[in-house]
Amino acid sequence: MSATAGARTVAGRGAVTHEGIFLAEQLWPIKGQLVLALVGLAIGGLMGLQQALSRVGIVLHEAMLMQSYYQGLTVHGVLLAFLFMFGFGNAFVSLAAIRGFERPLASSFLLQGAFWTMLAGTLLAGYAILTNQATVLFTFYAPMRANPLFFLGAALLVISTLLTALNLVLTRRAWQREHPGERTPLLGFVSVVTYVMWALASLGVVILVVFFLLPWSLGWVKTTDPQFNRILFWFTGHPIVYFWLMPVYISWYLMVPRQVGGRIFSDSLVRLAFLLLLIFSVPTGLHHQYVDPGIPTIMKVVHLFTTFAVVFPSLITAFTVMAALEDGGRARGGTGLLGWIRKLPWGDPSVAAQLLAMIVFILGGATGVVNASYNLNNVVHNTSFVSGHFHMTVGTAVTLSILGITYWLIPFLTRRELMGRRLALVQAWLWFFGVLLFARGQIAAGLIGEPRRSSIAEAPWREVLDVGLDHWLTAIGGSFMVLSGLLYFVVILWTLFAGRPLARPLEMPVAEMRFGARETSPLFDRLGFWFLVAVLLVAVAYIPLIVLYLPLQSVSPPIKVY
Ligand code: HAS
Ligand code: CU1
Repeated sequence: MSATAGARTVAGRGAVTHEGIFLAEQLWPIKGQLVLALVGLAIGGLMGLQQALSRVGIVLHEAMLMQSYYQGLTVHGVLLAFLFMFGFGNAFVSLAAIRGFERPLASSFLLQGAFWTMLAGTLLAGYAILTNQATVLFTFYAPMRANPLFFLGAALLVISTLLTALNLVLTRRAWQREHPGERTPLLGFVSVVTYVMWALASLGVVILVVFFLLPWSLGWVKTTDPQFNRILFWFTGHPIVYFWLMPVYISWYLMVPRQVGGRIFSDSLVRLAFLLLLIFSVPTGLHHQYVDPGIPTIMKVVHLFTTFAVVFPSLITAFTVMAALEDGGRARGGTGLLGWIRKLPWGDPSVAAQLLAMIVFILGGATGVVNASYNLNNVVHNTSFVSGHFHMTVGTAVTLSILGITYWLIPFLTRRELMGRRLALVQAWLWFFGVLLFARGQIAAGLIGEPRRSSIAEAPWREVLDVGLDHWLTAIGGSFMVLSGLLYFVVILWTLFAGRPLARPLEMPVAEMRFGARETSPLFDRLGFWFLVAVLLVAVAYIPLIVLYLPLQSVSPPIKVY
């Protein structure tokens, strides 16, 4: 069968059927979280249209039932950055862990709890945002006032991910008891590392919401320190981008190679990349605050170095994933320096979407390095350059990959064949060209000085900024992306409601290894040790910062700006 699905049917290989490890009481909360994620994608993504078209003077927010551009932008950011990403991460990584450990997750109660907290969080935050009581964008910077329900909802969304983290750690423990002395299987390992990293990373926003923003928005304390709030926000706000990325890396490293008929390049390199992400993702938050006053320069420089350190695992990824793709391309008869690229299964929408996402990530990563360079950041900070950057990273490397993954995942979960495969291919390419135009527009306009997060169509200074062509590229590219999103939902709904039942269940695509685990140092498996290293680096990056920053300047009451 074709690789949609990567997806080889279970029979035929005769050996293992994975039926027994996916329990019904664990599958429904997984499916439920995936559904919540896709609802977030649908509504959040649609709002992208008002932002893109605002560049060419079209005001759409009223047509979209929003009271302002900024309310629409909040819907866009919160639903995509939190609901879509957390929902997909929880669902996909839970499944990957079950397959990786070849056993059900340790606790169905925690898994169902993750679903219910995500649902409750979505309803509370959604209510506050849609009633225009929390138009504070996805960064919810103080002193902007938001309804406490918004913060409560956000907290519940985070709790849902932490319940998943706990469940994964317990599952690894249970597996270790059943397999004393054995090395953690790779797929289980990367799943746990992803969530352990996030558990540490989420600390900043948990403290921020529980101890600062909630009491302050409830009126229990009158004032807060906005700058300190921002430090706590970015403590989580940078590593969250790797929490979005790492589930996709699981697919790129371990699943796409299978889908293209190649092998994973090396067991130890994959583990190394994930461990480096675990230790270097968190102590980097100040690269979002290079231009913020009141923060000692020396600490910004410390975070500059750790930021460049966390680029390395992605460089490793670029080369090792490429090697696995080349292995597949050559196995399919590709020859010459680049001939293997043409031989990759570009006709499989799941593969094509992820390959295109990888290509865009090369540009996304490069613009990240520009942002991270202390002096260059002065040119691009708070301009639309940054929006150009993150639509190529989270907006494409991650999102387009997720769409590609669901092209096998949804048939896998529903036992229905993927419908509209050609449409799905058009979807992937339309997104690819769309984001290239969109990001080209945003980046070029940003270099001239166009601010980000601005309702351009309504801005009085609109005529002063001479970025005509760039605005058009952004508007056209962004519209392509929204159209591509619509095509995606046509394919998914078509599959859900009219997909032909599959004769046999699909198997999750997991690739074999070229250089296997025997050569991997046992030290790599000591997760507790690596977690301690991560905590130590966080201490180095944050304790002096906090000591130098104190005392708090808690002077700001909540202000409603919308
Ligand atoms: Fe970033 C701002 C620096 C990666 C997301 N970033 C943002 C914001 C978001 C975001 C959402 O230093 C805005 C937040 C806000 O609202 O203010 N970012 C970096 C750096 C990296 C980076 C150094 N960012 C990401 C990822 C994101 C993401 C990943 C989401 C998932 N970013 C910054 C900085 C800012 C920032 C500053 C603040 C700017 C400011 O002033 O406000 C690096 O980790 C990037 C490393 C990546 C690479 C690319 C490797 C390429 C690969 C693909 C290989 C391709 C293959 C294809 C194999 C080095 C792995 C082969 C295919 C064939 C067909 C052959
Ligand atoms: Cu960052």
